[in-house]
Amino acid sequence: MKFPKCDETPLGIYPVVDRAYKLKSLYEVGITTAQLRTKDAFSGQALEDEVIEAIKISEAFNARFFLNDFWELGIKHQAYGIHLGQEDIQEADVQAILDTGIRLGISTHTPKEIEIALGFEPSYLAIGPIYEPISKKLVYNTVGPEDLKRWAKKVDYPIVAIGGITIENIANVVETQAASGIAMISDVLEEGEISKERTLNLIEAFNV
Ligand code: 3NM
Repeated sequence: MKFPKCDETPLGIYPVVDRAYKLKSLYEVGITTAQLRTKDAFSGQALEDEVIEAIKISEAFNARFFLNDFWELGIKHQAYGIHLGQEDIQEADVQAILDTGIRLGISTHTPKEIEIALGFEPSYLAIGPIYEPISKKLVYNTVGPEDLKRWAKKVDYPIVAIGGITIENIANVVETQAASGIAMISDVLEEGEISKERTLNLIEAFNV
């Protein structure tokens, strides 16, 4: 397998949002990569409508939009890419995603998981949790910037760092020069809604 690349521009600050409408504010301040991760909040037509809305707005801004989990819908509506976790990757029809010509990102948390993910020759590898995640409990130990750098050096793939990254600690991650993208759920938000100011500060911190 060999998934398409994501183009030469670094993925940059890569927000992961729970609703499609939140993408617009992000793109308006310059975000170029984002993910919709609705988990169990929607199903059936409501879920499909969220996906359609997300893809439409992402295309309008020429943004790289990844859909989490729902690979069939991503294929059907031609998302820029799909993002899958370690368990999902074993259950998904990865060949069908590849055949559609769209991208694939895979979550990894350990060197072993990186090895498994590399077997799929994905578009990028997400590595986390760099710090203690704010919005999700994970069974994995935190990776930290040192190991992020060490692990990333061994792989010739774009890396997305995720987990507990905020304006306070992002410089430590940027300094590693290991990450094409830095993903986060919490730090682009204020009371659950997108904060353009916070997002702009993160973009600025990424670009130093
Ligand atoms: N995946 P926050 S950490 C969705 O390590 C997710 O795979 C992780 O949220 C991983 O920015 C994480 O609020 C949560 O910490 C990221």
